[in-house]
Amino acid sequence: MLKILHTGDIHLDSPFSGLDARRSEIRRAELRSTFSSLMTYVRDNSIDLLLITGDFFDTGFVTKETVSIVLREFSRVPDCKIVISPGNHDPYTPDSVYAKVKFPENVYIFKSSEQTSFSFPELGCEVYGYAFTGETMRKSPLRPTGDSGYIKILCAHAHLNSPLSPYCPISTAELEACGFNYAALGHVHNAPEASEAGSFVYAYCGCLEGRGYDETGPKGAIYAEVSDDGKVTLKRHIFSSRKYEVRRLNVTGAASCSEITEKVKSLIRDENMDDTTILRIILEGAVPPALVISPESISRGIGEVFALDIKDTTSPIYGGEYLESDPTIRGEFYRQLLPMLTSADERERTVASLALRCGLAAMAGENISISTAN
Ligand SMILES: [Mn+2]
Repeated sequence: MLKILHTGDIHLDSPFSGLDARRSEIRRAELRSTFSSLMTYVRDNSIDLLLITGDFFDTGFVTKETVSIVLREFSRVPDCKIVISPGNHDPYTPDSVYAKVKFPENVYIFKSSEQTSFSFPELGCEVYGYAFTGETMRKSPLRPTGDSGYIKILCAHAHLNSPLSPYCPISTAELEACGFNYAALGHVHNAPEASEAGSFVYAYCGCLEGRGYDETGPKGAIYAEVSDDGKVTLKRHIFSSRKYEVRRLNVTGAASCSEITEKVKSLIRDENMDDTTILRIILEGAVPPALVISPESISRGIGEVFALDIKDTTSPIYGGEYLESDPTIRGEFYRQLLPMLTSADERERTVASLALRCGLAAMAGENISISTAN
């Protein structure tokens, strides 16, 4: 039986630009230590084959510290074969870390944009793959593999069933024709469930740690066992130290920022969120026209989660009747904006909401300092 750990899209040295400087530095360090935990798992579970399906590094520029961690971790598992397929973020070029750094002997890196393979007779398997050699790859290099009697694994960065993608478009039918037992894929960070087609299994591992609000939930890698007759069984293993989450919160009728803060606090309490969560809350609903929502002051009042990002998409029309019948310029201003405030076009509503809030604040002689929600 062959024991495989399939990871990819680790994006080491990712800037985590959605967070402030202090938190992004913490996340960069956490990403490295999550990679180290994965390597400890490889050692403790005597994994035969570690597959890294591209975007191991976030860019062609890799810090010295990261290189030394990677080399140290790889040399800790000399009995594990480590196969790397460079992806669109870390293509194999003459200047890349793959070409410049001397990796330990147990590391096998694809260098060509043509399909090639590494043969491991002691494991009874062959690993097929290719490298991105630039930021895009318009054509699939996949080819049928012939009959060697070995178990056949694909380790690749590719965009499955998306024919116009510039990131190596491949199809399920093509994979099936190649004769792989297991196709280990990288590129899609929110991994769908693993699938079977005919006699083979294919899966995206997803990223190792979420890096933004579009990569929510816990993340990890795939542990796969291939029996001597080629049967594949998979299990996902969570490695991420924190997770991104996005929630929508209806605050209709709230009269003040502190009332909204309380609602946000109850949501966090009800879901038992703690500092392993990086949370975005999208405020929606209708609030009084005069209420100026300050995302900063709301997040300042809440320390339970690792980071909190508030997006305000509320409409300032709650209880606006007094403005509708207001004979002064305030009422006229409101009446002029009302069709846009209730428009079906979200962008129009956002702009009108901002205009109303600024206008009312200005007419009341208040400071106009309103954050936009984008
Ligand atoms: Mn990626």
